[in-house]
Amino acid sequence: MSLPADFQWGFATAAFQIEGATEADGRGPSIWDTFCKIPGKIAGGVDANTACDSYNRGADDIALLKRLGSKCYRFSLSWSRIIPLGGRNDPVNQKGLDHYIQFVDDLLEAGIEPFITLYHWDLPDELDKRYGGLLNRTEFPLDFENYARVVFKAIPKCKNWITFNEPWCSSVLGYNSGYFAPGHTSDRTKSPVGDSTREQWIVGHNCLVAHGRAVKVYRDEFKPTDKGQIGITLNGDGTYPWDPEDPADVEAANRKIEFAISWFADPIYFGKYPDSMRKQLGDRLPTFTEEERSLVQGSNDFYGMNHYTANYVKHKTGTPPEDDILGNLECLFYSKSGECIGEETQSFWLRPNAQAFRDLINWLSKRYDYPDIYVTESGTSIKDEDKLANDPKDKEKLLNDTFRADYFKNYVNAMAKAVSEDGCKVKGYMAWSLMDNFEWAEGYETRFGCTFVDYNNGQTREPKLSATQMKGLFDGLMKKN
Ligand code: PNW
Repeated sequence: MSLPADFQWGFATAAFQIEGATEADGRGPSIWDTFCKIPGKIAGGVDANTACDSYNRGADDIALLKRLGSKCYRFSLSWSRIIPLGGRNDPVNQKGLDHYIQFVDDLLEAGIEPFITLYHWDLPDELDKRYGGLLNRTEFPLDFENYARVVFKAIPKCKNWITFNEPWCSSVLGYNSGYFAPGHTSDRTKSPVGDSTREQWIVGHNCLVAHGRAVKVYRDEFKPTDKGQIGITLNGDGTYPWDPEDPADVEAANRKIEFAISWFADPIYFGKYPDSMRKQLGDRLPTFTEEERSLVQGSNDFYGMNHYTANYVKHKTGTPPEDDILGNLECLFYSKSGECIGEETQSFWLRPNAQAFRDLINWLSKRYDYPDIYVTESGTSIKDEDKLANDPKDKEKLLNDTFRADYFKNYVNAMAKAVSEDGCKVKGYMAWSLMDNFEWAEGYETRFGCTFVDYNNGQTREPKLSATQMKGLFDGLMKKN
């Protein structure tokens, strides 16, 4: 079991979750700033106005990465810092842009390879108000294309670009359940607007087209000289049939991945949506125009994989409700024979199962003909970790996060087997997250950090065991060849 000598490993974050300084240097509000203001949407009623204060502590974050031995760093840009109103006819905010130009220079100076995500959920609020944001099939892709061009032009030193982070979350959590900004859902007790039978499919489609447009700009105008690579990051969980003897459960376990991942990856690799989705959704799932298809098909230089967890999948019978997004099935933590998928964490949706990671890497590699894969996120929360974090006498226990450290050991080893024994082409692994941060609707109560951030003490950072073990873990795997 080994990894190639040029394997990229490091840590990941996202702008809105760590930066704070939401009004500094001319930044405009994003849909998440607005969402945080709606009572009841964020646990503890908190916002991200300070978060980890990373906008003011870039030097600290880079020093931390260096100390941990990180070879690369994945972070995202705040679109509304760069173009406060967001649109292609709106002014560029040079101060916001300069901040990221400097940050990339500083990373490279420290010998750390940047991986930049253009869109990690923080749409400029104005675009949502102006034309419905991600719901707008013509305006949104053009504004995203313009934003991408501004950034590519300003930061030629970055060689690794991710267009969208987890469009599944933007679509389903933003426009079906309403759990994430902008909070659309058919449930009128939660939102005055939304149509959970359609909007998520429209938003997903528009993200794909916007991704395709940005990739075309990069390949036509920048890649020939800058020589970088560009792709999209998709999230998806591992699946096992609830009853492996039941062909309908076996099929449902596969269909679950199609509804979560192939929804986006099939158009990118094959130019069409999966048959299973078309069959269930009919014309509620948009159809690609010829122009859209040609933008989307073939638009990945690499596959960005975010992965955390797995489920047992049980098929359902009968006609699914029109707001179903899973594929007429249910996801369970226990199998028919009573096996448990993994231990409980602080996140209701997350239970570690490293074998499922290896299996999913294989599933993706087979379906999409062994693309280069970068694991752009993987990690875990820990049940009740925040309680330890708020009690100074539990400090030692808090920093000794063996549950998370074991997660990384198991997941990284499973990935190394997928590479060296199964022939999958995984090129990088970025742990989520470099540090505790604003965990979206869960506020600060759920921590994913390999580094402890003390919100009660000026956002000071202290690496946990999971952070400091990482270098040894990768050194061990990378020197064996
Ligand atoms: C990812 N779910 O999100 C994101 O890319 C990160 O920003 C986030 O902090 C991290 O995972 C940990 O949550 C997800 O409910 C959020 O299934 C929620 C789900 C999946 C992914």
